[in-house]
Amino acid sequence: MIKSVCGYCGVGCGLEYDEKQLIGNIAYPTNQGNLCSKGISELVSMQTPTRLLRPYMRSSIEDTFELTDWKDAISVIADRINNTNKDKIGFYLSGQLLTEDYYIANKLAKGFIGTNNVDTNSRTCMASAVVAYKKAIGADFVPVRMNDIFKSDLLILTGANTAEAHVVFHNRIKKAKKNGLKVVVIDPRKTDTANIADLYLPIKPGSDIDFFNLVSKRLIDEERYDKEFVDQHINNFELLKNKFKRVPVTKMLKRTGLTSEEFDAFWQLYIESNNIITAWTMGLNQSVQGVDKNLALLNTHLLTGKIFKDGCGPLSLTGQPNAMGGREVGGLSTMLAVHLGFDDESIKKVSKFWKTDKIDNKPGLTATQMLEEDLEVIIICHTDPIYHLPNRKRVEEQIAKIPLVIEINAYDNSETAKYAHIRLPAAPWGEKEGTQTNLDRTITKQERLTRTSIDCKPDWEIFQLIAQELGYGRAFKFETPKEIFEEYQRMTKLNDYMDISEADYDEITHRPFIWGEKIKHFLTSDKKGNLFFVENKLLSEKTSLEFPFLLMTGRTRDQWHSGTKTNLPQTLLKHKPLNFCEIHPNDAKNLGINGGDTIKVVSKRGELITKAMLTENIHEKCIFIPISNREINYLTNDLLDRESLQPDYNHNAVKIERIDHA
Ligand SMILES: Nc1nc2c(c(=O)[nH]1)N[C@H]1C(S)=C(S)[C@@H](COP(=O)(O)OP(=O)(O)OC[C@H]3O[C@@H](n4cnc5c(=O)[nH]c(N)nc54)[C@H](O)[C@@H]3O)O[C@H]1N2
Ligand SMILES: Nc1nc2c(c(=O)[nH]1)N[C@H]1C(S)=C(S)[C@@H](COP(=O)(O)OP(=O)(O)OC[C@H]3O[C@@H](n4cnc5c(=O)[nH]c(N)nc54)[C@H](O)[C@@H]3O)O[C@H]1N2
Ligand code: SF4
Ligand SMILES: [Mo]
Repeated sequence: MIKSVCGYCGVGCGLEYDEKQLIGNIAYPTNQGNLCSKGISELVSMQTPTRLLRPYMRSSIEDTFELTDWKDAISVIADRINNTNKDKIGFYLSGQLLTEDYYIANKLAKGFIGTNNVDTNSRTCMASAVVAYKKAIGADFVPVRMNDIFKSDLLILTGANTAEAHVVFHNRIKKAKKNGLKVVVIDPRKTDTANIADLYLPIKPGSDIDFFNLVSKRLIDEERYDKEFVDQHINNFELLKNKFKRVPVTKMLKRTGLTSEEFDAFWQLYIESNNIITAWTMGLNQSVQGVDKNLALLNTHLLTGKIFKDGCGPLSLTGQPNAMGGREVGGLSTMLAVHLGFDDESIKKVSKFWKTDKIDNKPGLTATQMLEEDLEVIIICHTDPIYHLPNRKRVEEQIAKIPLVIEINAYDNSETAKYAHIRLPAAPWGEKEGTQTNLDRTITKQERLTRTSIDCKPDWEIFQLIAQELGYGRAFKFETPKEIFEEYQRMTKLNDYMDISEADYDEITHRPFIWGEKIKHFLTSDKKGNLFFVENKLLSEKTSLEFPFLLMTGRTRDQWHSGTKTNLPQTLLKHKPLNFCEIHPNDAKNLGINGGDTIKVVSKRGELITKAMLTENIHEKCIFIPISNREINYLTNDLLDRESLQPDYNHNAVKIERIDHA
């Protein structure tokens, strides 16, 4: 029996494998034996005929791919990197890579090639939460754990659909409810998650800042904030209090679309609860004011002192299995390594550790900037930016201009492959080993369950081959992921709060290691939390007479993003169809649309074909299309949050045309 962990979402469930089947690990803390359909189907996905099994090359994207070998492919890549200005080289990584993969890619790019253009799809996912955590509590640190729901009185879930996106955690919420936990769900759609709520608030998209500001203002006005905590541990209270004196309360409530009765019902629950956790995901992060939405939420925990205490705290629900681990290593262009930045002291420490003098002191390009900066070489690994970046038509035009696009993927049917010149086959989940950090700082380990397919290599090894070919063999002579993990462990000592040296690589499978458990204080330089006054500036794309509907996008339970691993006939994941469009029956009636009709959804930027699904669970004039429709981003706008540079996927003005009756 081999013990491993699921490689899909940030919950990080423990598994057991006995050559025939995969089952949940009963002794594992995050899932206690439970798995969702994606976890159970990991084995099937490993064995699909759509795996990428050989390296391929072509000189132009108009040509067909020709089989090549590793030696030639790596030599072409190294040669091109050697002859390219380092600022024109980019590494586009993924929150689904293992920590060891990330470590090698980051060390190679930032430490030896000398470019900080290393960013990840986490930019489209967690960047707003990262920036806000740093501003308010001093570090990208999640100060509460999933199990805290069992010590909590109230869980507020906002812009998060745990029933479909964090399934096993959702089941644990249901269990905690039996012990008395109350749940509030705030979402413009009455999701499956809302069905378990004690109170469901059908907020209007984009009004979260108004909502949390109303909570903070009332806490101050009714003097229900924790005065002692605020006096001792919090900055900017007077400023916030003064600013709140002049905010337009009635207008704010109106923007949320909630009635005062609904808000009062929430308020009653809120003030009756001792321990409160607020959890959120893409409904807040993916916004042109994503950082401000996060800050408005964090304010409520700083004012009430409901942080660094059991059963309390702001819990950002990381989506990907190792988005948090990737950030710890340094896989964002806005940080160097182990949560250190580009200040002189950090560069000195890291240069000494890596024994290099190549580190540049300016932040690199973010994932949302990389393709528009005329790069000459881009390595895209474990992610599919042509599928996932907003305003796809523009992204396609940009990538088509890059002279060398290298794609490292374990499957052969990504959208990015259409624009690649070199494709390298990676060993997927089950054929490799390494660590990942789940959404609450638990370091877990994926084990290799079967042999690695002949021509496939683990991602770290591919980056190491490039490093060796570039002549950096002395710094890249790792034989196993364990050696990489141990170098990374030593590196975490460069940052006082991140030290994971007590973890034991061989033990992690049985005893996952949780870092940061002793941190019960703010990580800012003055050890105080920072309040911020933020306002809803209504910066998202607005609907108009021509484009009267607001499109939101998101997940369904049994699919995983572009679906290279889940949309397979043999996985038989049939919870919901892959391509549908939720629309309110009143809107459908006005447009002459019946359930099941084929419709065209059009934005200023593009269009797609889908099928109408009538539901009263969505506001009128709002529609929802799941991201299992691979064409989704032809519709979305490319507005970015000014600080996190994360896209605003959930606010797009569109129109709908009926094509055919069902
Ligand atoms: N099955 C499955 N699970 C996954 C994934 C997957 O592809 N499939 N992906 C993983 C990843 S990478 C991520 S990031 C997570 C994402 O996890 P979630 O964010 O929970 O997933 P989404 O479906 O994007 O849900 C976002 C919710 O926000 C709501 N929303 C939209 N706009 C607003 C708004 O303005 N305010 C508020 N309050 N709510 C709003 C939407 O209606 C939607 O229900 O899921 C992870 N888990
Ligand atoms: N409209 C809209 N767009 C969105 C979002 C949204 O909510 N709405 N959400 C955004 C968010 S939060 C995210 S996280 C992104 C996700 O977007 P992506 O990261 O592009 O989505 P995936 O389909 O998970 O891509 C993972 C890729 O890795 C490949 N792969 C699998 N295993 C391995 C392996 O072991 N090694 C390598 N090298 N490759 C492997 C898969 O085949 C697949 O091509 O989408 C973003 N885009
Ligand atoms: S909840 Fe997440 S980690 Fe657990 S089995 Fe499902 S996809 Fe895997
Ligand atoms: Mo994500």
